[in-house]
Amino acid sequence: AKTPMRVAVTGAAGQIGYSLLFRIASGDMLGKDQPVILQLLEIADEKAQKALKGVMMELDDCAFPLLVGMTAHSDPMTAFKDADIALLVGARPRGPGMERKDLLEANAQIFTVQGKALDAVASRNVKVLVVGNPANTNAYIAMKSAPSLPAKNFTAMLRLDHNRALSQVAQKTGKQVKDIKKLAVWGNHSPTMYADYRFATIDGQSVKDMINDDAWNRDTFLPTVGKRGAAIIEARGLSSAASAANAAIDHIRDWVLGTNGEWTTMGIPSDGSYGIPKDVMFGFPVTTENGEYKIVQGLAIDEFSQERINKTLAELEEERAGVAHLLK
Ligand code: NAX
Repeated sequence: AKTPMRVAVTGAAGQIGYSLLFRIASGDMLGKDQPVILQLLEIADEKAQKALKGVMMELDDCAFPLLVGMTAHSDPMTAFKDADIALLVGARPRGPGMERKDLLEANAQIFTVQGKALDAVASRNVKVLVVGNPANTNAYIAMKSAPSLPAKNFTAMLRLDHNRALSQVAQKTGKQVKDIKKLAVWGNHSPTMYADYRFATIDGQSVKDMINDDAWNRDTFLPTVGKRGAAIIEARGLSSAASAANAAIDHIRDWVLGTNGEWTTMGIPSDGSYGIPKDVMFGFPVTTENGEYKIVQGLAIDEFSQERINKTLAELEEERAGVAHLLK
């Protein structure tokens, strides 16, 4: 039997946690033969800890054969101990009257503490996925706060945007999601992201040629994908949760188990590819193999795409500048 993997999850009593934990425990993330130990972090607040206990009672009641251990924490130093995977979902939501700058700073505090804790106690090979918003900048802060861990171990979630784009393309073309290859989303997890189907194919045919409608791309597709989070809130009265959890599962599964040459999207620290400054946490097309991701290289960037990439990069640089003083 395989050695159990330790999976730390923050914000475990939240909405996304409620969809995510059961799928991790059932083997959807790491495989149906991989036992897991869940190390769950919530804020020390009594209500949050009590809600976490309730979720753990339900996990118990599922009697998942792969769930071989589970602990509750209010301190990242214990929650992240020896973690092989860390899903950083918990974050400070924007409160009434809170400026964007205050939101960035409140989260910078959380992700500095958590980055340091990962640095101190997690497995040296820990794979970190930041879901909590602003996800790219939070991931950047955690990475910078963990200098003894490889920077490449820190990633941000663009996969929900990627999956949203896949579904929109499938609906537009009348084809199946599973047949769409080589789609990618560039940049920040925010409405400035650039979902790019210029290279995508279905059964070897160019998606761009099939759609052949630049106005649809610009005026319908990009705004629909970019504003999908807001549309879900408007419809459901709550933000995306099951689809976000699903995307986190997809992200880690592909990172650990590989994409067999297929493309996916991950927010990763730039190595300078495509003119994105080193270390900026940016959505790129990647392939994964043996637990490592690689940026798809050599893609032509046309003028329209360059404009979009510049815009989402500018937003990330602005966020980074906004928290720079906290990383001294
Ligand atoms: P909830 O408010 O339902 O849950 C968040 C939980 O995190 C709460 O239980 C809270 O007590 C906990 N928490 C807060 N600070 C914490 C800390 N320092 N340590 C441990 N736990 C902490 O939010 P939910 O709907 O689950 O969303 C979680 C985060 O995901 C939000 O920041 C949200 O904006 C973000 N999202 C990111 C997405 C992405 O694609 N990257 C999409 C979905 C989602 O909007």
